[in-house]
Amino acid sequence: MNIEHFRIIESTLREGEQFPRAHFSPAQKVAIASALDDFGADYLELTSPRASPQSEADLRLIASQPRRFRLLTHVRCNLDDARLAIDTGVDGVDVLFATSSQLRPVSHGYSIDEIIEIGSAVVGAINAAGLEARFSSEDSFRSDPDDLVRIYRAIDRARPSRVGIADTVGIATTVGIATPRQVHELVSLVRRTVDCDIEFHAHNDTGCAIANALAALEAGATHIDTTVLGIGERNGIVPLTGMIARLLTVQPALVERYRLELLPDIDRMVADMLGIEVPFNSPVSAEGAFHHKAGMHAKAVLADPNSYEAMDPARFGLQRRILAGHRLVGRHAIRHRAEALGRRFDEQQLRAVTDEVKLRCDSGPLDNDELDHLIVNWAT
Ligand code: HCA
Ligand code: CU
Repeated sequence: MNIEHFRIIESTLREGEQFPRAHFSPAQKVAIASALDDFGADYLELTSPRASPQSEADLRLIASQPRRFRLLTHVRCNLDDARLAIDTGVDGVDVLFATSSQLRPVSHGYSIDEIIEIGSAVVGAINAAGLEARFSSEDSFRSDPDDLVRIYRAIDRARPSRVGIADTVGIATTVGIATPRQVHELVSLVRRTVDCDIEFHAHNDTGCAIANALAALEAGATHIDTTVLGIGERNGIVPLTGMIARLLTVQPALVERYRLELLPDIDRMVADMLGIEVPFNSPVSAEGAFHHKAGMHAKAVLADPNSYEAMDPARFGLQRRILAGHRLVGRHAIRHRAEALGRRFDEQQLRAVTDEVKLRCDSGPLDNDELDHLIVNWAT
């Protein structure tokens, strides 16, 4: 399947607001929107104007500003919510309806026929206003596939821009947590069912969000929901930077239109707003994402960065680092650091310095200054 024409729906200002620590001020929302605009995000999705008076004001504010992205808001699937959303000046409205037998009774109590009737009317109203309409089935993976096919087929007749599939709850049930294979199957089924585009929304309860999003694209999805750092309900959804890194390694041309070098700063900016560190295991933006430590790794990377780097850090405006002040160090890393400091050791000296570093580091790593001091002052 050709995945070239995918679009990113950046939902930091909707799903991301559902992250337990998130509470973005109007100025922070504007800063996030502007940074994502510079990055080249295709769409931004903002919290429903129904959520609170300030949420509505913030949505109207961002809708009133110049932007390259298309602006969406996310509301319940009813005409009142849809009309309010249309009135805010957005380019499109994302509506969602819970379709699983677990969520239907606690969420709204409607039958499948009623979901179809209401959903078609809401999509019709959004279309009539000249906006993009998206209809999503919440908790798709615990929904009966026959129900989903009926719903999507009927909704497709109302001509939405896209339908959404959401892996809302990544827990083991009889239907099962969404694995990449299950995502591929369900998206393929929906691909055969509808003519419109398909959006995929993946939660990360078991760490499968990025893999599931790629599987969705391979099966014919056209739009992927992301948030900065993956923030969202519980432990969140697909992280923007991780998704871009995934696509870059699949095929660099896929992400050519985005400014990848802005991503580390965007991750840091949002982490600061949330009062958290960028997680140590974040793709690309983690402090150690391009650090090389063990002797064998450092030796190989110094000879050829491709040996242990999936991506060129320069693509993201970053630099690799060879760590040498630790007991796993090898001669190559010490020689590299010594040369940077203008010192040349012969083989024998190099072995002696390396042994000394290892010995000292058995009681704890040396910081850069300590290591440099040892190298510079090594008596030859
Ligand atoms: C929510 C649910 C949602 C919706 C996804 C979508 C989910 O928190 O409102 O509209 O496609 O995970 O199901 O985020
Ligand atoms: Cu969600």
